[in-house]
Amino acid sequence: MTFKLTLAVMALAIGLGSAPSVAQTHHDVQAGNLTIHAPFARSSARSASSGAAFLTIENTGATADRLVDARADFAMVQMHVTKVDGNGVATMQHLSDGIEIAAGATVTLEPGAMHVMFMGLKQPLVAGETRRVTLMFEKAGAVEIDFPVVAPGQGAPMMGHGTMQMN
Ligand SMILES: [Cu+2]
Repeated sequence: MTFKLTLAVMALAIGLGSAPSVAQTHHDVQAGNLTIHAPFARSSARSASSGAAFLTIENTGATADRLVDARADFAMVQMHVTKVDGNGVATMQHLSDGIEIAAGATVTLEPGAMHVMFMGLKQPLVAGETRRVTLMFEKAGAVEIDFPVVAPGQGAPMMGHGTMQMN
């Protein structure tokens, strides 16, 4: 799939807000040469049909791995990257080839950058809940991650992705 997801104006639902201050060390998950750190999802507005989640992936191995897919029972999941141009206009692009984690590299999915995108949410993401997502790595295989849902930091806009268009 090569379609591009364009997010019109929006200061980004998945935003440019501050990082949540939650104890995340308990959520580290080891899978082969990969360590998943600090997963969290942003809570979503009741009317929002999409949301986003973030995590850090560390590859301590000697070969590259790749996050090729992700699945959840509560939404369709894709990997996206957000880019903001000089006018503050954000666009989201579907990373259809997934996300490479080079040997020895640490890749961080964070607000305003790469993220795990939930589309067609069956229920809103409520702060305090956790949502299980299965990440599919080329080498490390399927890895189940529980993402704690965290409210956006103050000042972070609570806007949905409702106007996102697929071209
Ligand atoms: Cu997205």
